[in-house]
Amino acid sequence: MCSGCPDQVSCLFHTDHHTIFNSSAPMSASRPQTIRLRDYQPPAFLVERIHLRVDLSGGTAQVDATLDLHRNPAADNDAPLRLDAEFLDLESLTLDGAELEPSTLRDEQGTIVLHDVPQRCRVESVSRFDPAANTALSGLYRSGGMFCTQCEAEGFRRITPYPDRPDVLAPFTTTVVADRATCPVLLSNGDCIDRGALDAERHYAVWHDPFPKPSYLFALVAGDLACQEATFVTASGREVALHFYVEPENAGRTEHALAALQRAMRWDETHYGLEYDLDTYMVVAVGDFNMGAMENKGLNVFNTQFVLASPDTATDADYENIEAVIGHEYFHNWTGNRVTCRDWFQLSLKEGLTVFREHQFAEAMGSEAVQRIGQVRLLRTAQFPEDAGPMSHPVRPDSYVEINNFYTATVYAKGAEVIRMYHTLLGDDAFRRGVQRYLQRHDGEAATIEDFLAAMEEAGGLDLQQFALWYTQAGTPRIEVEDHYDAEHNTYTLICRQSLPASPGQPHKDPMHIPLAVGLLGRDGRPLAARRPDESTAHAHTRVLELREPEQHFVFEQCPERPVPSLLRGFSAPVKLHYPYTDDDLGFLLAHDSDPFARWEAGQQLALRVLLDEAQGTPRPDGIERLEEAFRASLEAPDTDPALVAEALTLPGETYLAEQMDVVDPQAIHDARQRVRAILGEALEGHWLILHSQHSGPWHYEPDEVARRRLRNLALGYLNAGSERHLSRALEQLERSDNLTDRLAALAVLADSPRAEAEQAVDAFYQRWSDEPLVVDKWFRTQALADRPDTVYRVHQLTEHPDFTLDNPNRARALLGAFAQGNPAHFHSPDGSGYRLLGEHVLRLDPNNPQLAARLLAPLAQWRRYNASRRHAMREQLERILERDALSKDVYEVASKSLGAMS
Ligand code: B3K
Ligand code: ZN
Repeated sequence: MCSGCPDQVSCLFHTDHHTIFNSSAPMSASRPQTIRLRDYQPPAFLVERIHLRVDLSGGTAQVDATLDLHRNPAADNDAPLRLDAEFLDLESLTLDGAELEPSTLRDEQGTIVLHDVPQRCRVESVSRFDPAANTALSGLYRSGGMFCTQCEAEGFRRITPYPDRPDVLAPFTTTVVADRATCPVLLSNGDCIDRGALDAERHYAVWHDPFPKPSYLFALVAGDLACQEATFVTASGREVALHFYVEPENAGRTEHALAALQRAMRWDETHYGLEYDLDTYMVVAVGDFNMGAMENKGLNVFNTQFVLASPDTATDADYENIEAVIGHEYFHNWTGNRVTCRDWFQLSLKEGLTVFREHQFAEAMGSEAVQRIGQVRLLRTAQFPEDAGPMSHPVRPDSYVEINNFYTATVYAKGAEVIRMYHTLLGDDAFRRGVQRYLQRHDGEAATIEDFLAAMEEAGGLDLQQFALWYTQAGTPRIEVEDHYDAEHNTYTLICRQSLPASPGQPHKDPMHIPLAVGLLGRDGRPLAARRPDESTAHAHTRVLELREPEQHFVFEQCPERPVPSLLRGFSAPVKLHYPYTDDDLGFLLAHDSDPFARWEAGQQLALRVLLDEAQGTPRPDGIERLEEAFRASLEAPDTDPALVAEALTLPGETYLAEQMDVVDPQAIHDARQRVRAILGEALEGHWLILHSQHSGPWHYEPDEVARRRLRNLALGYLNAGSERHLSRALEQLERSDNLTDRLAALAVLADSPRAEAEQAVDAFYQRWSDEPLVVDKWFRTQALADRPDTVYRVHQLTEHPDFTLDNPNRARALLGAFAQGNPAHFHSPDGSGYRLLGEHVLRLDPNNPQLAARLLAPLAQWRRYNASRRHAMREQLERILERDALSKDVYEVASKSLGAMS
């Protein structure tokens, strides 16, 4: 799960007199500035403390800020003080009491630049802005009836002038003022140290956060909110109050998130020895949010989608995602908040590490193999294409135009794989010591990736200088493996060759340090004991080979027979591995490998071959029979974890299939996958019918139940693949289910059908749930993913549905994001209508929410992968977008890099 995924905007709200600092806004004639890592300079001034008073009681917000600053001894002595400010109506700005005229002080980017500032000084400012007009959802804005904030990466400058960069850390004291009637709850970071009435209407609360933090971790919330409370007693015996705030209609839906938080807090104590540090931990759920959630110190703000859970409004996948995101944001309290990033190029320092910690947590709470499978699926479908496309960038990018465009699968998911590789190379104990050393050494500081790497080198006693290339070289390494068995000497040799394709700005690549986990299987299916030259005895366990050269030979001695190699076990590195497995080898690994991930992978590779050959019009002899046999074996396996069975019965997705083709043909891929599904549906009908009729009683969120529901719904899908003879099962399931998981699985089947009763059922679902925004999102999403001849037209019509709005990111993503990313066969309609639909909405969205617009645009960036007519039609949309005056720099960067107009 990727909590930073979604997005935001830069809008042109509020343009009356005085000073409007609109640096990140429309670009008009000037080219946007590229920010480069090599230009990093320490801040000229540091903030000793900041006091904010935010008055929300009028039509506009008024922010009074007092900053006590001193010159940074680590910076140039004559460097000016820079205060970032955007979209603010600045009423006054004083330096040590003397009034300044800000309009004369700003540079081209709109930053206020003050020269000749004393070593120590006080800056006071009064700013105004209209939160209700802030459709960018960055800074302080309104969502429903409440006020809330999102400051990462650069939203704080929309609240008050400030050195809005992550290496300026300060303790914050914040007074929130609002009308008591509309905003009875007033929150900010830290502890509430005072509260009371100001007059008959207004009240206030003062919050103090003793932990110095960068401005991106600032948060403020005001509204009429219901609160669910609980406590957590830390390992050292301190009692922490846990408060979950939601709009009143959502009261009663935070139980699952709260329990997940308690589990996460305990896990971080037991696994890493990390305790929570404040007396209160607050989570607020907001309906309008550009991403998954935000780790603000002591006051997390969450997209409702990742907090609210009830069986009628959240699927099993939502329940799982909630636990992951709750954990993720909590883990940031150490990896991100106590130790933060020096600059935004270091983003993966907190995100990669925190995603890895989230993964470890999920693996500890559930099935390790199932979790790993999900992580690898995501990496292959979201990160590998990004790494091979025009937006390809290293885990630590070296330049950006808009930092919000770099909250990517590469920084998050590949970044987490990089951390996993440290873990593999060091082992769990040394890795843990390395993390602790890094946190102790840099507590309260803004750190760099080098700082983390140094702590790991020390803890592991390793040289990781070559490993550091994972941060600087973009692209997915390719490993070619060959083998050789010498029967005379009983030696077996694996020959590994690595290469890394060129990527934008990186024509030449150096060999990487890659941990390759391998096992060897004997003909009887058992692990084969063999010895590496540096080992004294033979053993049969997984070994980690360390690749460092373009070509390396790894010899195994005392190998009595030619083994079948099990390669890249547990997906030990984010690479594409090639070994000339025969179909028999894959079938053998699928049946015998002791590593469950490797078994799953063998099955996927087998299915991949069958599907690709089918898509290319050259069906593999015996291919489907082999798949059927593999499916049958999974269906009949007596003691296998049902969740693993469900993974084995899920064919590789269309995006992963597309990854394997030089020129992607989305329609051929889709048709091939559908044909194979239909054949498997029919051939194994008896099994599917049994699975589908295993009704497990009332809904519970419990691992076995979740797996059973997944199997049952897979069965429903196979039964309806290519034929409608089991449509009545879907209708009945939709009617009778007591939970959203089953209802949605049925809805997905029905949404593909042109039959009147299916269409009526889809409509009835909307009527029944129209007052539940998260369920309505799913209704839009299901139709965006539907496979019907008129899907594009229907998506277009749905953009005109009274409940559709581009103002709500969840809704826009549910329809347009799902369509463009999740329904390739229809998005890539040969007539270009899917592209036009997306292009038009990106342009519509851009003035209001550029962050979201830029994210929705991403599928068009892959235009080079398609045939000439699709390429042309996709480019046309990108060009049309680039022609627009006053484009945001978010969308400009994605569109121009996609066209190769900018590297
Ligand atoms: N740190 C936030 C993401 C912020 C995204 C800003 N565009 C959520 C997370 O990764 O935990
Ligand atoms: Zn994060």
